[in-house]
Order: sequence, then structure tokens, then C-alpha cells
Amino acid sequence: MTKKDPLEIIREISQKISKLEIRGATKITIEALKALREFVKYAPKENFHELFKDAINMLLKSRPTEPAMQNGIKYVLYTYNNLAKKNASIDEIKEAIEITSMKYISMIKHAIEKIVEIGWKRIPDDGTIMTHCHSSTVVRILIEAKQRGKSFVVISSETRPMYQGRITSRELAKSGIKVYHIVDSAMRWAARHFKPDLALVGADAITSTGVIINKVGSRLLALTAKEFDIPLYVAATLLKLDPRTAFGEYTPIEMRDPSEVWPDAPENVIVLNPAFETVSPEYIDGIITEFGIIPPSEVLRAFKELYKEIWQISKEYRI
Ligand code: RI2
Repeated sequence: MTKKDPLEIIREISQKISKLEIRGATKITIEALKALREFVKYAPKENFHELFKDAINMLLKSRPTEPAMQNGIKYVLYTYNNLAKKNASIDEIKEAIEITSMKYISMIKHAIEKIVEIGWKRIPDDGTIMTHCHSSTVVRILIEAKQRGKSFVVISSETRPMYQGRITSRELAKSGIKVYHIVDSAMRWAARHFKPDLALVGADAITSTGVIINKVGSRLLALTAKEFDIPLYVAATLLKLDPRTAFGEYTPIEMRDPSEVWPDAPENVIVLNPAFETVSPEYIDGIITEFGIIPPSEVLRAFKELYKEIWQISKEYRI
């Protein structure tokens, strides 16, 4: 085995996550946990505890609005703490970290499979669907619906400043789905013009009261959907629920580098770049989760039922 700097593995992934080279809540989660597995392979026994804590902190800081990743990391951390308390050997600890990381990865993959299985049936045949940004969950639902023989059109907004909407449009078009690609500010125009049957977005975070946090522009879509009576659905695993919100805290909204919006903005122009925004429960007709399609008011109950262990851990680790 060639020697690798274990913290370098984590640093590299964290930077890729911060720079959006790895992006999308589900992908970030899987890659962060894979990196932890890789880290333990190379971490030396002598200062393992110290390095492990640095690795965890680096990953947690990479993107603040990603509870699916944070829940996974807490899950691994819990295993680590239990064994460290019992003075388990480093080999035992390493093995347990690897197993727990893999377990969480398969939990999230399994959750997405279930969501796709449920979600494709909601796609209206011969209908028009509006979406925003790039959610791998939403794209998978749409592709599944297409493969099951449904015919529909998707309106995809470009998602300034990083244009994730182009990824959506490209992936859907490649799967033979007809796509209309619009600028974000044409959302209302598109809704009036096409009279869509459904709006469907992903989520980065879900709060304990069923508020959804998703790419900035999602609330504009929600307001548009409300105005034209278009049902709005959110497709997201309950692993994106931020348990801290049940204990009084807010999910932080990531403010990104202004240069993504305007790299050479003139002096005295203050460029703001919030990455996400909230969509309140009153705009949401249903959340397509691995538990089924549920109203926002049911998310905490469903999370507690499905992920008992993670809920217990979150009560202990309010990080
Ligand atoms: P999946 C993305 O954030 C979008 O906001 C998308 O709706 C969300 O992650 C969920 O994506 P970003 O990483 O987990 O582009 O469904 O900032 O792939």
C-alpha cells in the first residue's frame, strides 16, 4: 500500500466540496464518508485520535447547509467515541469507523432508491414539470418515469450563479426528455406560458417543522407555483433532516464567495451570494421521502421512526 497523507485525503475532498467540484447533498454525503474510510486506512496509530478529530472538523466545515453529511459524520463519531471510551485498540476503532461509514452510505443509497420507486408515479403523463437547480434525486425520479413509459416536458431554470440547472437540462435531454431551459427570472413567465402540472425540487436540509432549505430561487418557484395553483413537491431523504432545529437552533444558510456572482464587480458594489433559501410548509404539497409521500408536518415523526439511532445520537451531539 503506497503511503498517503491521511489528512490530505480529507483536505482534498473538503476543498472539492467547498468549491462545488463535488456537489448535491447526496453526492457530498457519500464522498465525505468514503473519504473518512480512506482516511482511517492511512492514519497512523500514534496520533490517530488527534488526526481523526481534525478530519471530522474539516469535513463538517466544508459546507454548512448539508445535514445529510453532518448526520453521517455524527453517526461515525458516535461509534468512535463509544470505542475510545472503552479504550478499544486503534485497529478496532478503525474497523468500526469503516463499517459505520459504509452503513450510512448504504442507508442513503437505499433511501434514494425508495424515493425513486415512489416518486416516479407522481410524474403526470403528458404533463409539464418545473424544476430548479440540480437534484440527483429529482433527476432520477424523472428518468425513471421516462423509462416507465411516461411522456412529459421539463422546464429547468439555469440556477445562477453556478448554473447547476444546466446539469439537470443536460442529464434529462440525454435521457430523451424534452427540456425547456430558462433563466431563473423567467420562472413566472414560464408558469404562465406553459401552465405546468407539477413543480418538483430537491432539498439540502429539512427542519424539524418541515421547512425545506434548497437552492436560492426555490422559494420563487414556490411562490410562482402557488400563484398558478401548481402543486409543489420536494423529493428528499429524511437523512437531510437537521436535528439541531428541534433543539432551538437554525440551519445556517451558506453565504458563498461574491466572486461567483461578479468576479470584477466595481468598487462600492456589495455583491451578496446566499446559496440557499427556505420554503415554508404552506407552499409544499408533499415531501417524497423513503417513508412515503408525507406532509411537512410529519417529517420529524417519520425521521424518529425510521432513524431512531441517529435521532438518539443527535440528542447527544448538538453539533
Ligand atoms: P440531491 C443542491 O445543492 C441543490 O440545492 C439540490 O436541490 C440539492 O443539492 C439536493 O441534491 P448544491 O450542492 O441530494 O448544488 O437531490 O449547492 O442530489
